[in-house]
Amino acid sequence: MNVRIVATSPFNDQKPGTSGLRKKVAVFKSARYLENFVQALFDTIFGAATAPPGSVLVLGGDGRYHNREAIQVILRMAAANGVAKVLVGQGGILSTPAASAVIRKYRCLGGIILSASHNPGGPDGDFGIKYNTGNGGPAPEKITDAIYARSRVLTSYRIVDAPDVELDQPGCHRLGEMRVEVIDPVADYADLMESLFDFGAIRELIGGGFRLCFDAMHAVTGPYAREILERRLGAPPGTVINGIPLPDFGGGHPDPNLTYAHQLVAIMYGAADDANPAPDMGAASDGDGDRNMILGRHFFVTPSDSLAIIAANAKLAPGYAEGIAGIARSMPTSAAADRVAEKLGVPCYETPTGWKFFGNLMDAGKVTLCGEESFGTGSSHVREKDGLWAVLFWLNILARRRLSVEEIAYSHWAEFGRNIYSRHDYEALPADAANGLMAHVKGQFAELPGRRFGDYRVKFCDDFSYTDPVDGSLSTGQGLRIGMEDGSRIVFRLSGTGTEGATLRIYLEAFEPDLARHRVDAQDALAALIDIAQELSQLKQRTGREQPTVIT
Ligand code: VG1
Ligand code: CO
Repeated sequence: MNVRIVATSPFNDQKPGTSGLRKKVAVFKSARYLENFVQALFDTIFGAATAPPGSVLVLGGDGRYHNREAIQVILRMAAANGVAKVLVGQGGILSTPAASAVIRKYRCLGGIILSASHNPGGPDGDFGIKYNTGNGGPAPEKITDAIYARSRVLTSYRIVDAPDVELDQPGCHRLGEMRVEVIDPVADYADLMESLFDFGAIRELIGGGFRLCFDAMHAVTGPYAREILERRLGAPPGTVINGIPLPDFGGGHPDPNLTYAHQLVAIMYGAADDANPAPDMGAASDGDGDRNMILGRHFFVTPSDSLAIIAANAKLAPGYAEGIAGIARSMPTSAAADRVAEKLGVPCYETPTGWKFFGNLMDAGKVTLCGEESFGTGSSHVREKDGLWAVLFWLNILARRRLSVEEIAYSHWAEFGRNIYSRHDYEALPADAANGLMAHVKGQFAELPGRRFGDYRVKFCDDFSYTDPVDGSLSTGQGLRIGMEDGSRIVFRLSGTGTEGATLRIYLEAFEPDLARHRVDAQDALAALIDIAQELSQLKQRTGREQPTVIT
């Protein structure tokens, strides 16, 4: 089969963000755009030669619009670059955590994941690509920086001419010298989950009338949730809603939060009458299956609390019965997990935003559990955050403790105190306004320490940077922190995953030790900090926005 060398010229916008390269579908469809990035990736991991003999890659995506076309291009380029074998999820589908699991299980060189995660899909939506290394996790900055550098000097890419590979049935195919194995995207992942959690206890819980509603948001987790929750755990059909993956996610925004998962929120917060009560637990996942939202009846568990609660109850799950080595959380995530780590006598690490910063800590055995405030929770069973894993962990805890979701949260706060937390997102701001606002906040840093704002007094402020304790690499500019003397915090950060303008995230946190005040509404409890954040950033003047786009 003929390898064609096609001339290309560099694009100057292929710098990966928080989680890979994400752009509008139209950009990815434009001539040479995907090819340029994929060749830069191959050149980086293969050292500008062809692949080392026997190299096996994993390939799959969240099924969004353009997934199938991109997979065929990548397969033809992999064949032309000397890859020995590619494992592809049937129909081109692999959730992000499932891809991580497959890379690890079959000891592959790495994997390519096609997803723009929680961003909308469809012809006018977003597309994305990222590379995961042999540990199953997102490539570290050292590699993503090298891919970017390569993308800027590339003059040609390699591709074979061949018909499309049939992806809709499991089986083996040849593409020139390369083998393509189409695998069941669910089986390996479902087996892994069954090895970690007490499926017997969960089956009993469900058999006893416990009701769950899982919203797959027409994204990738539908088939996974049906297999695990409905088939293996015996939940009644219909437990999984919006379970059929669609290329445009049914026109929705596949982000499991209180704003975008509105159908689930309506079910869980619906008027409770005795004849038709809301389910006992609600959960949702995002486009590529790595995020999760956990709801009780009329109750929302913040992702920061979820991490802390899972950590405190970890031993109830068979896969964690021996205890955990440590916890890592991203900087904007609340310190609820820190309190649990302290009590357990294990370390707690604070990393920059993005799952790639957890990989080294997990590989070195320093941490077992990781979490982000952005609906991300996971463990060292894979090297990605894992939506269904978190849902199963909660089910396992509920099955063993026989309390409601709400009771579990309140009992946790009673023991550890409550880190009241909220994130306010201002989406699609003009980039200049967002950058100006950040510069303005940072410009006040010299004079802020010691300054009083009502009951609060600023203790410190900084632009967060992180030195990886395993390989010593330094990451700077990871968010502006303003810490108060009583431990409360305000953090300002610009998103690195959007494709339209800039998104400003303001993270707010206050600690409430007093049991009597644990039932407060988070927005009320944080009102004074919200005002301080607006004042410090001149938010209204600079953005013209009266309200956040999304409040979590
Ligand atoms: C957001 C979240 C971050 C998460 C990232 C990828 O990034 O804040 O915590 O790791 O998305 O999530 P940003 O830069 O927009 O704040 V997803 O589910 O790609 O996979
Ligand atoms: Co995601």
